[in-house]
Amino acid sequence: MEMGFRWFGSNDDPIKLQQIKQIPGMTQVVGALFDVPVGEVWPKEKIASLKKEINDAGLKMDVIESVNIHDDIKIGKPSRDKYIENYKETIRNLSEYGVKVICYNFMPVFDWLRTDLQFDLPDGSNVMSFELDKLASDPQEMIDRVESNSKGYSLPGWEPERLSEIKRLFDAYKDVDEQKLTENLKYFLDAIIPVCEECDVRMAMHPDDPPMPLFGLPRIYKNREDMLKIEELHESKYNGFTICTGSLGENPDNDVPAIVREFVKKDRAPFIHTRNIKFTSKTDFHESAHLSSEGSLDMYEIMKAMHDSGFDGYVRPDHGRNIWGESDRPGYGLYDRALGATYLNGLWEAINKA
Ligand code: DNO
Repeated sequence: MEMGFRWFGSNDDPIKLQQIKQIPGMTQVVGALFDVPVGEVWPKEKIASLKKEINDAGLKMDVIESVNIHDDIKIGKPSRDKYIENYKETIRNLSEYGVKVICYNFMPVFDWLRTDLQFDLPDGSNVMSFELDKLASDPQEMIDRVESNSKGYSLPGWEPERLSEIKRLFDAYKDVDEQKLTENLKYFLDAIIPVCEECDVRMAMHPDDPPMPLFGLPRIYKNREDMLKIEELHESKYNGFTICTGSLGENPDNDVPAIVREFVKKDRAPFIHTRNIKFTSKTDFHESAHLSSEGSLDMYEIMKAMHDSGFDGYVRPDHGRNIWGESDRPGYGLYDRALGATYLNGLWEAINKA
């Protein structure tokens, strides 16, 4: 298992690579090029310079999160072929610089969604939360609320230029139901997986977050059954999953350790986001510190499932609280993710030695 830390680049992340390097057991930076518009080829020079910066800090860059998918691919427009060709070239370019895993998602319009990005916990820290009855009825209102709640930081998957055309986007998705979205995913996978096989780059699809349809938009990676369907779309270990324990865990019916066990054993999960959430009702939750005792997920069982199934991929602590007076990007502060990594490493060492 290799431990990584998501980083938004020296221009846009107040966290320094040296601080990441000082977290015990940290070997990887999970990076991305945030200034390349969705759909365009990631240029080699930019990949090279990101990699150099990370390597110079004594860290590796084996995982990219995300190379986002252009909406035309998800909608299935004729122009998708051009964007798929670009995606293939990006895969080739990334593989030249040693990238082994690409995390991506296939969610229409919104990537993850929360109703509050700064939900106060009694200990004075704040986290992101989701309460069903706080979901605005109008997606534009939701976007405005999220953007004004982000402390001025850019948010992953919330590209302002894309979301500024929300009405047009919703119209474009009007005929895309679960079946159509699944067909469009298959079209995409059939085209790119042969390139991944040739380049030894594994695709790792991220679950829908939260794992339920929102604003009438289809969601196709919500649970184990969805994962089995996605696997079948294109049989290859290069067609894999990011198992995000928090996202899947947001539906209490999902047995997260069992999902981990099954898909790690089959070698379909090269990347795992390990985070905890705390339910406040059957549908509502807030994010929490990583410890089992702080949330509703049993992180020991999750790490044990990874260990017992022979996990040797990449893992990262996921959203943490903003604590100790820091005012970082929601979910992506330094301290609580560092505590999370240390805790996960501790669990791993104990399980390993037992
Ligand atoms: C949110 C993240 C997601 C994730 C993408 C992967 O914080 O978990 O934005 O990176 O869905 O494509």
